[in-house]
Amino acid sequence: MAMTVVQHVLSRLRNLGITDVFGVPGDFSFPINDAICLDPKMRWIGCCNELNAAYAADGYARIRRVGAVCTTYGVGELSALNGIAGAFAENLPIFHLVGMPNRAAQEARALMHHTLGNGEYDLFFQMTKPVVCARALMTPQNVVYETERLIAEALYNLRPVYMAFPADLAGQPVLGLPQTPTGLPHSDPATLAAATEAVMAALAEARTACVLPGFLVARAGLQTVMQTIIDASNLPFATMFWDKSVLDEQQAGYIGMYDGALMNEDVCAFVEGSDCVLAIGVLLTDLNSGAFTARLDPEKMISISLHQTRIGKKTFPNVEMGDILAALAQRLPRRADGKRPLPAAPAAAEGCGADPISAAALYPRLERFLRTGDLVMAETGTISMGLGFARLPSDAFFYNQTLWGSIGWATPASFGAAIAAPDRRVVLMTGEGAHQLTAQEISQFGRYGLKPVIFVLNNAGYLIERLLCKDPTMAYNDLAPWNYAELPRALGCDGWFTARVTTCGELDLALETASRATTGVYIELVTDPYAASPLAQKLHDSLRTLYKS
Ligand SMILES: Cc1ncc(C[n+]2csc(CCOP(=O)(O)OP(=O)(O)O)c2C)c(N)n1
Ligand SMILES: [Mg+2]
Repeated sequence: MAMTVVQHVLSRLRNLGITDVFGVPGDFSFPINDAICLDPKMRWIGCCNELNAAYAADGYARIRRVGAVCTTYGVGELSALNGIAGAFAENLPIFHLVGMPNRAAQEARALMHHTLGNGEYDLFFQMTKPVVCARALMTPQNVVYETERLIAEALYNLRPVYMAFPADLAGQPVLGLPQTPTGLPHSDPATLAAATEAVMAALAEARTACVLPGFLVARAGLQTVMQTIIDASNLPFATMFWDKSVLDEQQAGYIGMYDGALMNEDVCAFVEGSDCVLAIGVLLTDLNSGAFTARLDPEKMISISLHQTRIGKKTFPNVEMGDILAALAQRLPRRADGKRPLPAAPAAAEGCGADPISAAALYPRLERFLRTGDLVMAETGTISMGLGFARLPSDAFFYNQTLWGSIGWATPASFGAAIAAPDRRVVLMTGEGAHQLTAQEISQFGRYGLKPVIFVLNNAGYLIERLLCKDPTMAYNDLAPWNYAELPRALGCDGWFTARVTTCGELDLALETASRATTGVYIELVTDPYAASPLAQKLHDSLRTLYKS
């Protein structure tokens, strides 16, 4: 029997590695919801709202490299849009499946619920345009072709795509012949060869050189070949904030985090003093470059991006990142060991007993808590800025929304990551202000039997905002005081280890219990309203200059 329009799409998403679709149902999307639930190889993962579902799909895609979210018409899809935009900014291919009213209603310009009451049915399709790399309205005639086109666009651009399903068409059988999946483009062979030679020559000429491996290496699934390049060439590497943990931080070639002039002076001097810097899949955004304090001489840079390579002023177009990395992995000669900085030893944790939890007490303890295999989801705010400079154990990964920076992302994204990788320990690090946007999503961990470790930094307000605005005491930086540690029980996460800690002694005890826990863990970390990590303190000075009005 021919597959239906939705079944066909789901079967192709499964081929890509998607086995879970996050969402909230609705009458216009019932045909999609039903098909997902009835598909034995797919799981419907219900979320509390569509924004959270989109963030969860984002967290899932960071692990599985693709993700999917399903929403209903208008009210549902618009709520998801911030999450979809985040996935666009952060290069995550997410498939957004949207149920629409049937064609009869559309043609009659009927006054249906979830419309603006003006008979227009194209508005939301238009509104999604800037935040996806391709869109289609799926019909029995076009679904085979459009599915392949949208998959190809999503994987080539590493960005979200939008698929709308009119309710009457979603369950109809597919018309048309199966199509061979569209392969991704290969590099132009002559340009690839020329670019490879030019990279080899620039590196051969450089007395000192280093690599900045970027987040796009991970998004494109190229960590293995990237590691081969490091192993073969003996080139040292540093990572920037967005790129943290793209390669194992315990290996000999790792020199530490590079954050422009703001942090790690010796790493900054080494990177900026190198004759050649090989930047691979890196974007120099404000918060990835120490508030634009990175001083990388374009003449000394080799920039390998997804579809082109640039060496100094010369651009080599149509060179795919995967192709040039494969060529370099085979050809780069081993360099002699040069003088290079060593990653800073972990700082000793300050404080004990009844001492309050200062930043110098907190971050070294959180660093020590992490273990091999952890997935750390770090929210925008002072906590990620503190933890971003921790040295991660092997096979542990750090995720942060460095460009989009939408607070509330990390709580649902950590749920998505836990669904994507149920065998790993997921560690959520969030400020309480960010947590208030999406806290209800922790209920899903309990519902799906997942056991995360959640740290909620309660510093009585929006600390990073206090540090950046004109007057830190302004009322807009204050929050409703919640009893955070009581949330898991209220939200159905029974049997979790929960604690509210206000002193170093309590924190040590809670961390000890948490490290042995076989249940979910939720720890509310109460600090002084101004206990800020060093990077947050420094941003206070440099961003104020940057934003000066
Ligand atoms: C959706 C969204 N709204 C507002 C902001 C602006 N913003 C950035 S950080 C922040 C406060 C974060 O506070 P909290 O989570 O308590 O962390 P803290 O800095 O206090 O550690 C706000 C409001 C944002 N980034 N995203
Ligand atoms: Mg706070």
